[in-house]
Amino acid sequence: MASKMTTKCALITGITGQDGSYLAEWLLGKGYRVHGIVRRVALEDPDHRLSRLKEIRGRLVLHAASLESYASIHRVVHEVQPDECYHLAAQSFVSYSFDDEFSTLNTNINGTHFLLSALKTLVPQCRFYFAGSSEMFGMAETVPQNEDTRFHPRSSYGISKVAGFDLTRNYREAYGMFACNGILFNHESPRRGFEFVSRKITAGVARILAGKSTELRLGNLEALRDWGHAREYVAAMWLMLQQAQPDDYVIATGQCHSVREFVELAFSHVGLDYTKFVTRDPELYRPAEVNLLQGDAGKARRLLGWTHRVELAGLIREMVDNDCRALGII
Ligand code: G4F
Repeated sequence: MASKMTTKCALITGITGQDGSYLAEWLLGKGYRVHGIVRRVALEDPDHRLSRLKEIRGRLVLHAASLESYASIHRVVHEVQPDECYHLAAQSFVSYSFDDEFSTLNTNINGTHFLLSALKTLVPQCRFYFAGSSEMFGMAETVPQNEDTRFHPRSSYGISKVAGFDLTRNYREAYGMFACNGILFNHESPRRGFEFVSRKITAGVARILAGKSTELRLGNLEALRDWGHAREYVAAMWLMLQQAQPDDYVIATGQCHSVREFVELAFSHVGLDYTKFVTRDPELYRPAEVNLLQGDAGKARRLLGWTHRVELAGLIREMVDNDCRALGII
């Protein structure tokens, strides 16, 4: 009997992050041999930097390389000869991209370019996924945003993602590569980094409940986002690479909530009134804000059969409970 498990080999950049760790688990579950590109410092400090991979570390092959070095990317692609490549690595914190536009643009654009170029040279049949972002829509002209909505990025991060999107589409059109763009709206989980607003809020709630803190400083509470669960979004990445034709897809819940609503839900989950703890800090406002993101994932639903299941309230409960457990208060 033929097994349903694949013998394919996948290469993931950004494997140590939230999405990379979920994707690695997903692919291992499907029988893939999973390789990841990590920074050398990650291998030297595994307890801290590979923490999201601790359960699966022994089943992965990790390669030290830098997205800033074409030679190192070329070496890894040559060694691995992947069937599928998921390019998730980036400087992905929008706020930071205002502090250092140059390194955000250099790392994000060159990293994508180096990888595409190495794949084209060494394994042109490899299927490629690029982690595009709803930040590409920025000051969007229409609501909700879909694959036809014009891009108007509002940060160097957003600009770098538009460039990556265009590079990916160009390698598809010019060289016939199977290259797809996922335009993912915000996606969170207990594995989210603490610098993003969702985790900052849920970790802040836990610290206040534990008596370790008395306030939570936040920026713009009126920004509207379409938040989904990261575990569900990595399945969409994989589905894109299993289709007959390469294409670009929006992945979103279609529902939009303000940062204030997120805060209110997180505090009320543990019986607290957020107005007693949240302080507005003008320093945390961005020089150019993206006010409203709401995705239309109709194309992904029709062609990939993908849909979200976890709603915002459930996502927040999971994140708050996880942060409370980490502090030993539930
Ligand atoms: O959580 P955020 O930092 O995420 P942002 O900027 O929407 O970007 C995230 O999602 C994108 C997909 O759309 C990814 F491409 C990107 O890599 C990243 O994962 O901020 C969300 C909103 C913003 O409007 C921000 O101004 O929350 C607002 N906010 C208010 N106070 C804050 C804070 N954001 C952060 N990080 N910290 C605050 O204190």
